[in-house]
Amino acid sequence: MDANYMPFHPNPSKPAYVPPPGAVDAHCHVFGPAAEFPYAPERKYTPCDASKAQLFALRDYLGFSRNVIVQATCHGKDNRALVDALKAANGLARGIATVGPDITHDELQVLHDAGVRGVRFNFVKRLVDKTPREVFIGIAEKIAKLGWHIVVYFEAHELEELLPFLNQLPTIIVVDHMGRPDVGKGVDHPDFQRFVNLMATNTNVWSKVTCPERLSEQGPPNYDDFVPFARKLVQLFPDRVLWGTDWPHPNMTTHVPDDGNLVDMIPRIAPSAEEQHKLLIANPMRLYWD
Ligand code: 0GY
Repeated sequence: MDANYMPFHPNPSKPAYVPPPGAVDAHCHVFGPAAEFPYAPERKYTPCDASKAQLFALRDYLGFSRNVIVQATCHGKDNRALVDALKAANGLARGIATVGPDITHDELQVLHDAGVRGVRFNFVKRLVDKTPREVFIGIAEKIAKLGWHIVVYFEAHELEELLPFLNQLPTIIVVDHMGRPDVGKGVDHPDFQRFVNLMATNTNVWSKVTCPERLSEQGPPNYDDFVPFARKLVQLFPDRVLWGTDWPHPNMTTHVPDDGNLVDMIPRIAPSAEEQHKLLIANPMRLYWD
C-alpha cells in the first residue's frame, strides 16, 4: 500500500443502533488481495488489501444482511475481485462494475449472472483520468438493455457542468455521497440546493446518504455537520436514498473511521422506523434484488 495510506479500523465498536433484519450496506468495496487480484496499472493509489471475508465478517458484526460492492478505481476495469466476492456471497451481495466502451453483451451477461446490476462513472480527478462523455453515453446505452443503472461519483463544484450529461442518461442514476457537498457552506448554499433541485426535477436520480467520514469538517465520533445534509435528502426523497459504510474507506487523510460510529449515524438521518426501512431495506432491495 502507499506509504501514507491509512488502513481500515482493525476493531470497530459495536454500534448502539441495531439495523432492522435484512438491512443492506449499499456502498462498500473489496480490495485485492493483491496477490490474487492485482491492482490496476493505471490506479492513482494503492490501498491496503481488504478481502471479501473481512467485508462479510464486518457485515455480520454491524448487523447487516447484504452488501452492494462497488468497483473501486484501484482495480480499474478489472472486475475479477468484485465478481469473486459476489459469487462467494451466495446471493447476499450485488455489484457495481467499471467497464470500457468495448465491453460486449456476452461479457455484460457474465457480470449480470455474477450479481452486477450497474456501472460506475467516476468524475473525481484525483481518482481517474478523464473519460469522454460520448464514451459514457455509449456504455449507458449498452447497460440500459440489461435493466442496470449508473452510479456516478463527482464533487459538488462539478455538478453544474454535469447537469446536461446527467439528464441525458437513460437509466436510474445513483449519486455517490450526496455529490460531495462542502458541508461548511450549509444545506441552504446554492451548491447543495442545485443537487436537491436535480433530485426534485429528475426522478431517475437517487442518492447515497453516505460518507460522514469524508464530508464532515467537525469529524468523529458525531460528525454533526454531516447530519442536516443527509437528513434533508431522506426527508425529501425517502424512496430514492441508500445508505452504506464505504468500508474500507480508501484515501482517508484525517482519521480512520470507526464503522460502529458510522452505523450510529443512521437514526440521526432517518429517525423513524419507516424511513429506516426504506433507506436500509425497501430501496436497495428494489434497485438491486427485484
Ligand atoms: C469511495 C471514495 C473514494 C474512492 C473510490 O473508487 C475509488 O477509488 O471510490 C475516494 O477516494 O473518495 O467511495 O470509496
